[in-house]
Amino acid sequence: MAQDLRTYLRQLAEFDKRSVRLVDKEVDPRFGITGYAAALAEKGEYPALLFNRVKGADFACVSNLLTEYERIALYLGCEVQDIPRVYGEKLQKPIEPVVVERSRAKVKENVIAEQDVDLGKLPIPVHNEMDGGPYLSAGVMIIRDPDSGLINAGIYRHQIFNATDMGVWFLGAHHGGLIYKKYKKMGKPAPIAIALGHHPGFVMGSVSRVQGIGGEYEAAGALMGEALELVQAETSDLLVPAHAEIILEGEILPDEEHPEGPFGEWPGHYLGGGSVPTIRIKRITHRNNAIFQDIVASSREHLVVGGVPRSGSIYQTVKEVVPSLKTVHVPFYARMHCYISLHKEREADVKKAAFAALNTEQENLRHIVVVDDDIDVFKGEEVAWAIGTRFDAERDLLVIPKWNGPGGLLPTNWEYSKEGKNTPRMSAAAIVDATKPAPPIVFPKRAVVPREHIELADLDALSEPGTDGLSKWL
Ligand SMILES: Cc1cc2nc3c(=O)[nH]c(=O)nc-3n(C[C@H](O)[C@H](O)[C@H](O)COP(=O)(O)O)c2cc1C
Ligand SMILES: [Mn+2]
Repeated sequence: MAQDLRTYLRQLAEFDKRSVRLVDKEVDPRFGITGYAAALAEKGEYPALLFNRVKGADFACVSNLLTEYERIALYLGCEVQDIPRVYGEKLQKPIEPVVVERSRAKVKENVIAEQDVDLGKLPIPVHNEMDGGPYLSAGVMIIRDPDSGLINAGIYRHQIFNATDMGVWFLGAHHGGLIYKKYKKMGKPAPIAIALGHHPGFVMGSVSRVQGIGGEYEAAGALMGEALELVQAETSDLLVPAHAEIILEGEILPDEEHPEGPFGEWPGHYLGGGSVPTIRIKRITHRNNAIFQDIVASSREHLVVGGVPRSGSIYQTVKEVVPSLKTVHVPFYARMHCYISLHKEREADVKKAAFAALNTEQENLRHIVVVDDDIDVFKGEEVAWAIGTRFDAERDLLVIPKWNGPGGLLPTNWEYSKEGKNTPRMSAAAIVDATKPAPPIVFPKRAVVPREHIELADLDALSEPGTDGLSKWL
């Protein structure tokens, strides 16, 4: 059976029962869905939330699904600390998608005709306080490049304007925007489809840094470990995932811009927006009892889904330049950072690794911290300790002026004024070399308890002291 959102939900529930929670109470899509996620986050809990009754909606909604690295490791079949390597290696071996018969495609179980399209029937959340409206945050938009004929996919934020229209916000040099501009230049509408609700391998494949236009379906196949099944779209020559929960089909209009935003973005601020192209939806197909998929915007989920694919791509490119690389981590709590651990053979390894990382992820990375291979880059406190003990700002800091921007989503890429007017600016990148000097220099050794004695400790013999156990002293 082909993998999809439901096979994954089942796998997740079997892995850890408490990681999937059903909300059977009615919730308001306006802040109700994110309200649950935020209340749990305040307690340090991040279960996937399945909302059964969303006010005014015909479908259930799953949110907070991809909040924990363990859930990514689950579908990749590896340990958390191996995610960047395994992810990167899988991307190196793309798997071609296959086209299946319409009768086999679950997403064709129901078809909503053009005159019946009403986006208000989808449980589309308003996420954060000042958001301009409801947003699709986990929709994978599919578009065909008119020159090469290749299909490209990516997640782009879509603000809902009315029953049939939504926006699309393209950042920088993302292929989705480049392709749209080709249609616009020809004065033609761009046929698109938006897939909602699928296996995390599909979602993350679509946001992986694949070189050149297209290749996301192949990346999704690699991450899912099987060929992605596609089916012919209803209204265009696009091929869409056959087992998505919901497919919206429509067009980006060549000459209809619409004001958009604000929207709480991944750096945790409201940024971006302005005027965006309009998409008109003309057909919806969906599975029986379809589950709409949301990603909690500007939260841990948004950062995990964005960060893990970056770690995977950076692992690959840095490994080519510095084979003694141990691993990399673009942390979910600060996705503009990248921590790199390596066994330093030569002094130049640090800069080579850092520049490879910066070049792989040019839009979002600002701070590269390079550490030795005794530091666990998945533990923020270890990285902080390495900076505290092995980094000297005078010698080990390299600032690359005007690397990021101008503008975009990072708050540092704007100049602010008393009048509240923002003008775009460039901001710097920094390489923090928190490694020890390369051999033959001898650096003080790290204080540790001998490993064999750690292993001797009998943790099963630990017990809670009853009052009796303490009576000698208290
Ligand atoms: C949750 C999430 C939301 C995103 N929102 C946007 C967005 O609004 N606009 C955008 O251009 N990229 C956005 N991205 C990033 C792109 O989806 C990603 O960089 C993708 O690889 C771009 O593919 P492309 O270059 O083929 O267009 C988002 C990524 C994630 C994970
Ligand atoms: Mn692409």
